[in-house]
Amino acid sequence: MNAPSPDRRRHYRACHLCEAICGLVIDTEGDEIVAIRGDKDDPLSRGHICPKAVALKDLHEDPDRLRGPVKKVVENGATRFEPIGWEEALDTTARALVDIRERHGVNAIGIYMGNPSVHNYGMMTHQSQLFRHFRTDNRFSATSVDQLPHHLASMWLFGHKLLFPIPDIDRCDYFLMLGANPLASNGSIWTVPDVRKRIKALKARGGRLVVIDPRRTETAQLASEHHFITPGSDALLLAALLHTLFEEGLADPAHLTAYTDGLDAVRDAVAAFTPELAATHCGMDAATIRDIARDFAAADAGICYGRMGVSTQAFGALCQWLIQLLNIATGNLDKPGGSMFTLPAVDQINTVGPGGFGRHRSRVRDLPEFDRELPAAALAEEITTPGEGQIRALFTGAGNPVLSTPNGAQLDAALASLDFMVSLDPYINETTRHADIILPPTSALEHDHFDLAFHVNAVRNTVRFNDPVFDKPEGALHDWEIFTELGNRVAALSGAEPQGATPPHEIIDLGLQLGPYADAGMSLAKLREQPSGIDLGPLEPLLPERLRTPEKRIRCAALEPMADLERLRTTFAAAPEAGLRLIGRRHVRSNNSWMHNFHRLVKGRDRCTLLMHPRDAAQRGLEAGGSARVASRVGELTVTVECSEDIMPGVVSLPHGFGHNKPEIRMATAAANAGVSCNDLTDHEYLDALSGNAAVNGVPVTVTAA
Ligand SMILES: Nc1nc2c(c(=O)[nH]1)N[C@H]1C(S)=C(S)[C@@H](COP(=O)(O)OP(=O)(O)OC[C@H]3O[C@@H](n4cnc5c(=O)[nH]c(N)nc54)[C@H](O)[C@@H]3O)O[C@H]1N2
Ligand SMILES: Nc1nc2c(c(=O)[nH]1)N[C@H]1C(S)=C(S)[C@@H](COP(=O)(O)OP(=O)(O)OC[C@H]3O[C@@H](n4cnc5c(=O)[nH]c(N)nc54)[C@H](O)[C@@H]3O)O[C@H]1N2
Ligand code: SF4
Ligand SMILES: [Mo]
Repeated sequence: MNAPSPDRRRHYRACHLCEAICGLVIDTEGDEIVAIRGDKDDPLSRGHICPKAVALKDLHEDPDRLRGPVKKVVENGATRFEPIGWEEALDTTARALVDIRERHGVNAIGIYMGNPSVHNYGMMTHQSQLFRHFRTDNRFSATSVDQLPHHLASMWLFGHKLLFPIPDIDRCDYFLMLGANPLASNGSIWTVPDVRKRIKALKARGGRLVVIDPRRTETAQLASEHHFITPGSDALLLAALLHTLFEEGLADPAHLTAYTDGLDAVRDAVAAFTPELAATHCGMDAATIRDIARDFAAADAGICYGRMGVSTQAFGALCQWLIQLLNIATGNLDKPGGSMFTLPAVDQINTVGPGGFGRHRSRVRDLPEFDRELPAAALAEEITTPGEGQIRALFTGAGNPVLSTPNGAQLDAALASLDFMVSLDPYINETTRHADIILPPTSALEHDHFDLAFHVNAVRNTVRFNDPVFDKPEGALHDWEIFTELGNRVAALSGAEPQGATPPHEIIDLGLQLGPYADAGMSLAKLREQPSGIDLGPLEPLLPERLRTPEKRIRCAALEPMADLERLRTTFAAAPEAGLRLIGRRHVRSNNSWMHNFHRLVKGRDRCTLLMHPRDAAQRGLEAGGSARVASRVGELTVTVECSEDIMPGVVSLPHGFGHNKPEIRMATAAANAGVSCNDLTDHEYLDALSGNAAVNGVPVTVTAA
């Protein structure tokens, strides 16, 4: 046996890959990671990890990950990327952006920010150092292919876009879950590491989990009860549940009554939404719907929660609003074992604005902004449609919208027509291959880490800060430093003042010292002493003080969702249409579009398959392993069929984030397991008309033998 190496070191670090923010113990020897394990002392994750945590090593060591800036060179029609120095990269970028702003106005600059920017707190604290110079109407992000409906429902009901009710699973006895698969996703808008153990504990104490999903998912298989539902029909089901509570005298907001307005108006508005109407369209029978309403009302502590499957569909915002109305009408909001609000150590409820909606609209399609961002489904047309305000330069940061937003093929073509594009990203992928310049940040393990976003959504109040695992390589820049460097170059070219580079951790230190635990002496120094994190206790009732409506009351009957009930009624006035509907699917070894370059995550059987019911396959002369041609209004592709009775007849499922088959991309392992992009089928015109959120679930498709 060899003695342990003298340069072996132990580091504590939260995993930044998904919303579960699991605590890790990472052992290194010199530049090498030799072990990654779950941190048993983390008060939130208690030692849990998933297979992706180990891939942090692969990500850090990946030879395809860019270590310095590159610029695009086109020669004889062939495109390649050449290394350049930071000075040239930053100067060229700043000059190009300023030049386009001067010639065409600020709206000619487009911005798209992707999901990992929320897992990397320096990108949140420092993006304004650049974006303050480009106050463009043309801002976009992954929010509008994701959680936009949650923000709207929270704004309408509670007065702040971040006041998310979090399922207190550890103390509930009835859990109604729609359109979420936390066993694969590890939870979303619900930071809940080791959800499997928590669901098992719920069942062991006699509680029940009821899952509503067009697929019998991993989560559904663990549940007490699972019901198939026709994609896109959940708002009818939720309205019928609410209808039943009122009709049978089961609605009782209990402790919430003293500060809740508008529930009577909601009762009148859902009177028309009977379980029988829902049954016609949902594929569930009326008796089952009534039973669910009664069980939920009878529970001591009940939760209704819905995620991607009910957010990214044609009635996303209405679904999220109705879900919270169910929690309110049963008196389960802000109660232990119900859906509760968190009190994070850095409290953004008091430091960021409440959010706004519809204050300006997109130029081409008249879609509403939320929080100064337009729906991502409108990005391509804002680039290609001539006229004042047309996007001519695009900044992307930590995003891959070509694979992640509806009609990605259309966006792919649009990006090729830009005058200038710059991407803040470690990879040359399907989106960044269009960039004139790519600015790669340090690897995640080379910068410190604080979960500014996810403590807000966690099942328990905890906090942790971690120092970098590795030193910053000579000459490299963190994401936040790139924002500062670019911002100051733009300032110099615009006659504006440069900004000082207060590092992100100092901003966090201030937030901690001014936050809700200030009296307990909360500070960065204190967190550094406990790198596994500090437990701040279970979620506590916080209403009505926590509300951010001006009158500190819950507003049940906001105008926008109330009016949208009429769209729901008219949409489902006709008999259901026949035909197949496409939905997505997540796997625990994948993460959106950027974790396919690591052998240990992609090895084994092909996961980019079209899942369909054997009956639907047989009707089309298809069988498992065969090749199917799938077509939608906007695109078509060919993919291998996988048959299973675990998917509802009439529904087909394809995961997103694949389609790594473009010539210039530099992700060798991903390219060897390319798959197809499901967002070449999703439709940029198929949206939740209320919120502008993309409806990537429930897309009408046809499937034929290829
Ligand atoms: N392993 C892994 N983990 C991840 C990610 C990942 O890609 N891979 N991504 C992360 C991100 S960015 C997010 S936002 C979260 C998402 O977290 P989740 O929302 O928990 O994950 P999904 O697997 O998208 O679950 C959506 C479910 O909705 C179902 N569904 C589809 N259409 C409908 C419908 O019309 N009605 C109903 N009731 N159900 C429907 C689908 O079958 C699916 O089971 O996961 C995060 N974690
Ligand atoms: N059909 C369908 N489409 C979907 C979904 C679905 O369920 N079905 N899910 C949607 C959801 S929930 C989401 S969140 C979006 C995701 O959409 P996006 O955020 O646009 O896409 P990602 O695949 O997360 O791409 C992340 C990019 O960030 C880069 N990156 C990773 N870490 C860092 C970092 O620290 N710094 C920087 N600068 N870059 C980094 C990666 O290289 C990659 O290019 O996709 C959405 N699209
Ligand atoms: S569950 Fe999420 S946070 Fe935890 S180890 Fe896996 S990827 Fe990382
Ligand atoms: Mo997401």
